[in-house]
Amino acid sequence: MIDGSSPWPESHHCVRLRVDAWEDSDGDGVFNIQELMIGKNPANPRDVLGIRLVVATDWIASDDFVNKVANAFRKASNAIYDYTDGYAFISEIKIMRCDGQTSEFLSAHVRIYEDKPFGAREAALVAGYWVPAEWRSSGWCVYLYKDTFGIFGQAPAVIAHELGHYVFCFYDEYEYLFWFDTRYEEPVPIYAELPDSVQLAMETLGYTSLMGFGCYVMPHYDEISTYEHYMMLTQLQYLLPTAIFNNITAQWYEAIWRGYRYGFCWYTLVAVFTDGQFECIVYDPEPPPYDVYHFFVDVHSLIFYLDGYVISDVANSPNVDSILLAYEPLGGPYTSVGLYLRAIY
Ligand SMILES: [Ca+2]
Ligand SMILES: [Ca+2]
Ligand SMILES: [Ca+2]
Ligand SMILES: [Zn+2]
Repeated sequence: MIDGSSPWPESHHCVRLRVDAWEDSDGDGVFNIQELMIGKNPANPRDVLGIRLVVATDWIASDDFVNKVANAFRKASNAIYDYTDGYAFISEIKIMRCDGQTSEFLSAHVRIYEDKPFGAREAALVAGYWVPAEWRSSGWCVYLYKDTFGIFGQAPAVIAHELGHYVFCFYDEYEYLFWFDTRYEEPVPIYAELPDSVQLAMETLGYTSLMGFGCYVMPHYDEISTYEHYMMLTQLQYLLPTAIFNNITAQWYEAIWRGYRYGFCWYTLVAVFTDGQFECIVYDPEPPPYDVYHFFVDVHSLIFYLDGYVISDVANSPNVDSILLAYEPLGGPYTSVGLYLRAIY
């Protein structure tokens, strides 16, 4: 800037970007202005993923409630930007207040129900974000409740966790959760019923992750799991009595089952979001025995720069394992991307 002239240099380039600030020129889901504010490239489609969500309530919610929802999503966006180390965040939410469970409500990415049936929990279908909109009426969504946004302030962590399933293809990582036994039931045993030695080990290890570990009633913003976490989990299982020798997490089971060599979330993140494809499995429990459907969905493909290495394709990166096994998530990034979330209502 020279002698008090406009802070916006009048080059063609900048003029164009100013006009198109709320365009997404490269199609990565992040608007040009957001990319510029956080140092990403509006012309590189593989540097970041912007999550754009339609959020619907099944009642005509008050302005006050809608503001609460928007704020929770801003905080969740910060958490996602942190746990993906700057590769993804929520760029836009469009909140619709529906009068009942209309077709608009049923095709939203996120459904917020006014009533919470006893025992119901927030939930999301793995990779649901990537399926076509017309499938969502059959349940491919994130389920939240009016109560989720209640006085305890847990909504941002719940959203960050459910979007871990819905967008990033993570599974639960509750330390005692064995995939087969818990599909339709609450995970058992609860933390308090674990032997003292195990509780102590978990406390000492600071054993929490966004997708689980530790005590499942307490949501965490924490980073997603690394190889080191799973090494610790393996150690921990030898402390558990045989009866609850069930600390194979759903994430671990699913990742290995899909042919990935490792089960931790960072591995899944990089594997799925560089291959750009994910195999979905849907269990239809009615009538028993349930039917299983398999199909592939295309996900957004990213290029990761981790510890100075470039990973654009897991299958064709010979040293990808050694990079990912050693990867320690960044403490940040601390950019408050939630500030730039575009909320429409
Ligand atoms: Ca963009
Ligand atoms: Ca970009
Ligand atoms: Ca981080
Ligand atoms: Zn979960």
